[in-house]
Amino acid sequence: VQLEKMYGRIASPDFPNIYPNGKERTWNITVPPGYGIRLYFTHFNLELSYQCEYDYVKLRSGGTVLATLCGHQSTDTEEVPGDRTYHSINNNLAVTFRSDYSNEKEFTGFEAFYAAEDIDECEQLPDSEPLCDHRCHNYLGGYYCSCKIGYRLHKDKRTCTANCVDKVLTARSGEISSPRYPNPYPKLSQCNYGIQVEDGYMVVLEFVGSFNVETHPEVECPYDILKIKTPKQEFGPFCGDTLPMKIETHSNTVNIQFTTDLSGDHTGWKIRYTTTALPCPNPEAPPNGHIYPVQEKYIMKESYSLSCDIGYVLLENKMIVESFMAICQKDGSWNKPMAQCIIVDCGPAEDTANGALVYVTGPDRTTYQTEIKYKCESPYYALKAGHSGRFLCAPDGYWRDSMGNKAPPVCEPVCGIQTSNTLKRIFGGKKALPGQFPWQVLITNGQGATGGGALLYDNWILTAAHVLPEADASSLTLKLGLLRKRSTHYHQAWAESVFVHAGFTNDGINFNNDIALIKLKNKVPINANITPICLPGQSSRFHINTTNTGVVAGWGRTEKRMQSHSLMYTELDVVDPEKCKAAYANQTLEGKQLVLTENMFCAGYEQGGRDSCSGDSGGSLVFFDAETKRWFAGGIVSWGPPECGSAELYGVYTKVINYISWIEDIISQNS
Ligand SMILES: [Ca+2]
Ligand SMILES: [Ca+2]
Ligand SMILES: [Ca+2]
Repeated sequence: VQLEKMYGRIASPDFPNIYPNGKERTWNITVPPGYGIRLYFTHFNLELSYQCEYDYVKLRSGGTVLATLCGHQSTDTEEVPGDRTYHSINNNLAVTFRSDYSNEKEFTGFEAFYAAEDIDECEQLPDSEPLCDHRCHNYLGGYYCSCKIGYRLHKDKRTCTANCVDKVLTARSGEISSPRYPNPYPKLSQCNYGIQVEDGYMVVLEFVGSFNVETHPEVECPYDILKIKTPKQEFGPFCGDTLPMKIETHSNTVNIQFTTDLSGDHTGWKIRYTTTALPCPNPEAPPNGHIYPVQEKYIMKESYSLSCDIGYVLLENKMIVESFMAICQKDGSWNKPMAQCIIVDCGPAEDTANGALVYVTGPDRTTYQTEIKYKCESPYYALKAGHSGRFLCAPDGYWRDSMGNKAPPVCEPVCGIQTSNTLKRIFGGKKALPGQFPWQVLITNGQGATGGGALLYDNWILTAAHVLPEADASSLTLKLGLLRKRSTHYHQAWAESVFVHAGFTNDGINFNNDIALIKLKNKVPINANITPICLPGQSSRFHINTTNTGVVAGWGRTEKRMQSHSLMYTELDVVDPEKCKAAYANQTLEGKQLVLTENMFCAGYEQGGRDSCSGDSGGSLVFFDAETKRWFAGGIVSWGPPECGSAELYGVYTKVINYISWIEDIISQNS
């Protein structure tokens, strides 16, 4: 029998008369959920049997037997309801009546009433979890939960979760804690806290006070989770009861997430945060590099420079740069990646004319401090005096020698060497041999007159001013490397320009400053027959005096008073100036006194017979420097007595040493 009313009556068959044998009936009482069933008996009289084996009324609810009833009065082993009230376990109660095949006596059965009754769900059984997290409210047929202020009821209708408003802290420092700290934090909550400070700063988090977040001995934070995130990094999860370490977040934006599950009582956490300027990663100097200034840390707007060891240069983005500086940006990163220091490379060294180059350190080695050496083609070319030809790759990327000169060096023609030196003291003129006066130049001017000159370096000619009356470069014919005037074997050179000394005055009696230079259009080849003459040096030994004997060569007139076809030479002694002056004291030209100046000196022989003569003009009177074993131009054939080789009258020569700076100036200004 199904009974679904809120209350009712049930009774044994034929009640209040004697119940029949062999009957079994069950009433299934069902009330709405949230209610229980209360049952009490107003009459009970059944056959008594041991443990109610024969006739009985059985009450069942929720899968268990609440009672098995028989008899009229309770005994040790059997039960009758008496005044008891029975309560169902749930909203179902099954009442079963059974009678066996016989009765020894007559029994009237039972009558019972039932009614639905409310269950007080809020009444908590010991050892069980409360139905409501915070507060429980009972009502007829049900119950509901509510939460304290600041919480809200989870959708499970029983858990109170925190009302975690997502909040963002912007102050430079502050505190954040779990909800209700240090009281237990709420369950099933998801709290988000943000910290957002100015650019260029980073947030530092420090856990303070107690720390207690539900944990598990084996699994990492399976229940309640505290996580800290920055845009680039994540810290945690944190749980347990040990204070986490201080966290330098390296970010000005921090998000703290706290997630809880639905059980446990834990007091949570508290964080105190501060801000500090965001440092950039410590720069690490590359090999051979140095950082300046060296600081423990670099923060926004601070910078460092990178410099390289001597011999190394900065390489940034595959480009060599003069300087390198990086600035720490507000996000804690450098504005550019670190540059490199690479070794200086001077590159292949330039070749030099008339010389050769050797890589000393190693073939094609051109990096810092590697060595190269220049050698000039000997014997006609040599490096300038005092130059070694040894160059190192300098820190500035140039090949430089010990004096700082840049490569390549100049191979200068060697001056003042004779390839044939069979000079003999002879009386009068003597034919020159090939290579004896390789500096000798035959000059023919525009008027067809010939004179001499001497090669300087490989593109200048030193001569006398009076040989070049027009000072016209284009009118000159210049022949080098020849002995016989009409020889077809010579080197023809072309004058580019003529420099006559500005102080030269040819008035017939005064030949002061009788000196000139010719610049050649092209360098002449230096060989056994063509080499330059040296100029006098600074040393006092180049100041010629009466102890010196010079040699002069030329195609001028000889004793036979004819122009010579061959180059002739003669040795001449330097004459005491006073003696020379005295000799010329009574010599006049067209009634005028000939003038001897400090820019002239005399050479010849008292007894005459040896002299330079017209046609020799401009040629050099050369002297041998024993120290350097070289010949130098001490004088230039200038003028002399009307009769060449006159006894007690001497040839007059321009004193070259007086014009060294004039020569050097012209050559350096016109090179
Ligand atoms: Ca019976
Ligand atoms: Ca209730
Ligand atoms: Ca928990």
